[in-house]
Amino acid sequence: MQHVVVGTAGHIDHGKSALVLALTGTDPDRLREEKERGITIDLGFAHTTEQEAVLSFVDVPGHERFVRNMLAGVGGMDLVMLHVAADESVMPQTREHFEICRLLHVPAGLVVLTKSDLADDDMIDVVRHEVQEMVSGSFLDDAPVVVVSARTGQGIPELRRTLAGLASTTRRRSSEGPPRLPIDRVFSIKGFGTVVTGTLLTGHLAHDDALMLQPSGRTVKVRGLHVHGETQGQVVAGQRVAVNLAGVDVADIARGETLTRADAVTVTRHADVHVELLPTARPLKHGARVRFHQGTRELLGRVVLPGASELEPGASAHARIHLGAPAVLVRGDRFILRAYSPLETIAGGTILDPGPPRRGVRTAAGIARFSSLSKSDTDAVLAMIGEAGLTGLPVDQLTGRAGVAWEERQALVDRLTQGGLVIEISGVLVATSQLAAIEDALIAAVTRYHASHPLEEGIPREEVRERLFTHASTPVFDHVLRSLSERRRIIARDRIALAGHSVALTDEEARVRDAMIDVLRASALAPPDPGALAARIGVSVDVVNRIATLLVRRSVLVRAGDLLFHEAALTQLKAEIQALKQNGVAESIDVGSFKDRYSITRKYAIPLLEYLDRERVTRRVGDTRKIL
Ligand SMILES: Nc1nc2c(ncn2[C@@H]2O[C@H](COP(=O)(O)OP(=O)(O)OP(=O)(O)O)[C@@H](O)[C@H]2O)c(=O)[nH]1
Ligand SMILES: [Mg+2]
Repeated sequence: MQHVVVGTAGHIDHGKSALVLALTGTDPDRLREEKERGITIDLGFAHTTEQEAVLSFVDVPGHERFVRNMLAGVGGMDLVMLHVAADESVMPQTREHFEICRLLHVPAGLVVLTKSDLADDDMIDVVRHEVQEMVSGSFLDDAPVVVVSARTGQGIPELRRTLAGLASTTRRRSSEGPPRLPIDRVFSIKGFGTVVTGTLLTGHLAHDDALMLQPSGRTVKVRGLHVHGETQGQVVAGQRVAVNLAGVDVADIARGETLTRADAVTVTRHADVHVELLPTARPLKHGARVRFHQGTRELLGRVVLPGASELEPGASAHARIHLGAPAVLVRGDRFILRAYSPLETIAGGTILDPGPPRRGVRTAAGIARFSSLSKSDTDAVLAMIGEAGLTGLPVDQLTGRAGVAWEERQALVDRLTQGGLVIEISGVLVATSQLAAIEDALIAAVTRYHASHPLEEGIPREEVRERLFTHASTPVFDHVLRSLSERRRIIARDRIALAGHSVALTDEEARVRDAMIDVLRASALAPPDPGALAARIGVSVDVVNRIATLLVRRSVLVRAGDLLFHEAALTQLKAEIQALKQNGVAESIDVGSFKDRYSITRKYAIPLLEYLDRERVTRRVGDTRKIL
């Protein structure tokens, strides 16, 4: 069975609710006030089955004061029935509802000329003509027109056939991936608790799913699912569903929240959009206050126009919208703008990016960005990845921000990576141009470091990370080092050096290095301190220290306390101490016996024993050292 959501639209009293009743047997006006006043105030729901389709009706109010309620119902419509009363023809809300459906890209629909019993054939022809004039060039241009009377039943069978025919050609929504259910009603049922209803726009829902209400961020659990009163274990996109939620009180949810998952949407107060101003609206000024309607949510907002001080009626432009409270958006969502006052529909548009960078839009860069966002989905994704720099764009955001359908994500990632524009590193997409730039910066930094520190092997790895990779994750940092190492550009260990770099010593420095090594090898466990060493070789202690650093890094010398030892002397020492235990000579050694054994003073014994502790050859226990 295919599920199709059919909405009504049209001026007050044009017979919308009466027709839904005639088609389904259910009066969609459920509030007492609606029944008393004979008008629809809020959304009403009813359903019927026609051939292979389950038709779910969303009946909207025609009264101009309740357009905001009407707007909460249009978001999920697959088909709209535009009602025009044959005795009144096109009226203000006929136009307004029609424009709203057009601007929101309701995919298909039909025109119903109602109350045919109140008009003669000539009058019906006039109405037909006026409606055709209004819808000409729009999605309803070639739509079927059915003449009906809810009173006499004229045209109802034809209307059913027409609806079934349209239903079979409507879009199929994607039921893969996380759900998005903009909530249009909240109530509680005795014994069940909180229930929310809405049209599931994408994804699926199942019993026990752990989900989120956004933008409030509350976590909830699906306790039960119903479609038209019948319990279901799972529901899919396109269905009108009632969800029994655990974990939330009825008073804590309102129309306008979305039942979803954290990775499915962007919760935001700013969006870059493309906006189309109606020809009947007044010019839209830069900075104008507006009412922003999206999904079932209504918010106050302000429009920033990047290129002009105002937008002419009938024109369209890029804009940034700042909202007074968070909305739940992804790229591709459609929205409606109404004037702050008087309350009328003035514009509609498409979300280009629900997560724009903070910087202004009234700059050349801002304007260029808009043009990438509106070229194609791929261009928009590339712009988002480029802006994300080394932080990259998490693959999740392809759906939750860029609006890429769940099942198309991998193909897009493959296309971008195979094209060489993007690299995926641990679930994050990074532009290859960003990586190339950081590689250049890294090579330049290492080159500069070598020039200013000729006696060092290279720049400390952590210094590179702090200076150049502030916003990058560890996997991205490691990726860059690995990639440069594999191409033999650098050698990356604790320090990063250019491949082929060797410490360049002057002849004098080389003489000092050789002399230091000779003296320290000969003096074994009782070396001269650096001052004495420098004096003996005939250079300043600074030179000795600099060359010592180099030799320590190369493991020719070892520092212990303030002293320098030749590596060979310490390797031998470690072996001898270990042999004491292995040969059963001693299990431990104290400072006194250590001094005697090697004929050295405390000045050497203490740093050497501490060195042995560090090397885990010994462990200090009280006054003695246990040999490990
Ligand atoms: N004669 C005649 N009257 C009709 C017909 N359909 C509806 N009516 C009457 O017209 C009035 C308005 O009908 P509704 O169906 O409530 O109109 P609506 O478009 O739902 O109005 P709102 O929801 O308030 O915008 C009611 O008194 C209906 O009985 C029809 O086919 N013929
Ligand atoms: Mg009604």
